[in-house]
Amino acid sequence: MKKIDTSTSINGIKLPLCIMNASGALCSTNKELSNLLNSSSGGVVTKSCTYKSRKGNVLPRYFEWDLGSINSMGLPNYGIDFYLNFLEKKTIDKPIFLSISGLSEEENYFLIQKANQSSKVTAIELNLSCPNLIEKENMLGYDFDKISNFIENIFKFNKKPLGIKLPPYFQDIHIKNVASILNQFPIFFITCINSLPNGLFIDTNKESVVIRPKGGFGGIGGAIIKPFALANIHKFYTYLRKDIPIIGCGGISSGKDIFEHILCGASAVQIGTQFMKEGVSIFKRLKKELIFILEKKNYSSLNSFKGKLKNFQ
Ligand code: RRO
Repeated sequence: MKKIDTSTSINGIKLPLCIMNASGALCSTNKELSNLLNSSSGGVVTKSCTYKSRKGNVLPRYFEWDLGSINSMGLPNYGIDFYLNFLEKKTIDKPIFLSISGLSEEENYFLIQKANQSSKVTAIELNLSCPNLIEKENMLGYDFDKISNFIENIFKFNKKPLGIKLPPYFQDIHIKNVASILNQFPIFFITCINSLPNGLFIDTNKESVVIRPKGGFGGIGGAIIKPFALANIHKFYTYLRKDIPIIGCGGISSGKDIFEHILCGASAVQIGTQFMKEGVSIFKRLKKELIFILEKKNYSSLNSFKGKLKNFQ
């Protein structure tokens, strides 16, 4: 039997396995990050961080049901120094993606500067798509007028591989516009998509929302968002420069889901909601399931089918 290769490269960053965690999922604390470092994930993404430590929104702020999850975490994190110090102390054998999500453009410039100084950070994942901030209603990912200038400023000083985590878009023209902005810069990768903002899940018996912050509204993740993730990945794959790889995120809970993300154009994938449910053992299971599909289809690597989604025949 042919050897099947599930490794990948994000613009030269080599991931031993194309599967990693999504930012936010079990990647905030010392213990969670150590577990990820010791797991068979292909890389580690840290919880989006700010300059100062934040407690985040009031509890309960995360809820899961069979088809998905809703969260209004509010960017709880220990501050960038905690994540940089954690990494400094560790021996690391896979790529580290430091997710940053400053509350202002200036804060983001500062965080990127700091990340540039750490040799343990392989790449920065700049989160332009946090949906749950009480103090800041708009997100840069939806502010088409501001993105271009903001990214231009970043590349005046940034030397690290830097990718951007995008929110979901629902119109072709929006993706075209964002892609044409990103195409002007040396963006290292994009990650799409973050959770679908401002969803509402209801407990019918209690006739109530299920999380406390923001009247129960929150970002939706999990199986239910997969069609939106696939659509965003495939459209960005069409409109982005071919040398900007896409990390797919959204609705993955099986090897089949990973296959679909790659077919749409993803070079690697991240797991959020299902990783929250299963913990680090998920990476081995998904790898096994992906290999099983590739064996059946007689593909030996991701490049055999990446981006090759067919039109209806
Ligand atoms: O912390 C959060 O509320 C959060 C963030 Br920063 C994000 O990017 N996506 C999300 O669903 N929740």
